[in-house]
Amino acid sequence: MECVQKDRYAFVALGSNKTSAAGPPERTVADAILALAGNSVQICTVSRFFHTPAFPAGSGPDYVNLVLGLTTDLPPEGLLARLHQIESDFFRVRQGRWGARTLDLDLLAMGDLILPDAAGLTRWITLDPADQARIAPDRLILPHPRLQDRGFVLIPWADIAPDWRHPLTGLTVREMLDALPDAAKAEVRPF
Ligand code: A4P
Ligand code: MG
Repeated sequence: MECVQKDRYAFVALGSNKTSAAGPPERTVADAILALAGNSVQICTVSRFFHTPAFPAGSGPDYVNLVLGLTTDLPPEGLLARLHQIESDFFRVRQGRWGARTLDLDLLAMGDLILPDAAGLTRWITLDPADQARIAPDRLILPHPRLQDRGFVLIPWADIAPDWRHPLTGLTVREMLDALPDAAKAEVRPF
């Protein structure tokens, strides 16, 4: 599998803000990268690790966040299932939406795929903030509908793929990052 950005190239965001069986968050995410490599997945590039305050503010300890790029033979649903398997191997217990977690693995994007379709993705992207905290999708949405809102995703992502372009909005990672308030960017610090 070649590490060139095309159909089978995907980006994954990793986050942790609770000690797992593997150790503190930085150890957990490092072990999760190793767990993801192999079995039809080739890790191509990994961002720096960042310390980030929990979102929403006050919802828990700081996170360690990073983004990686990979190639895979797996279909998108198969890759998401792998991510969920790794989350549960690290003893993530889902404690409600946006709750503290030992490990969160989000599939940010895969090639230019839009799932379920442009109208469906647009509905998830424009969901009312109150509903965002309440409603979780029951199927794979791509690109991840919240990626343009999150400094803890865009800053690590800009480390490895600033020119990646969103297939629906046409914005690059760098452009989405530029659109974030300065305060949101300042609080994301290299580890
Ligand atoms: N799902 C659908 N599409 C996807 C996708 N592209 N990637 C489904 C991953 N999962 C996807 O996911 C909820 C449901 O969405 C699952 O059934 C999955 O199959 P989840 O991982 O249980 O929920 P979540 O992680 O709480 O929500 P989500 O939407 O991933 O939101 P965020 O933005 O990742 O929020 N603060 C800091 N500083 N750093 C963080 O990493 N993370 C969160 C999680 C909150 N605050 C944070 C951080
Ligand atoms: Mg998640």
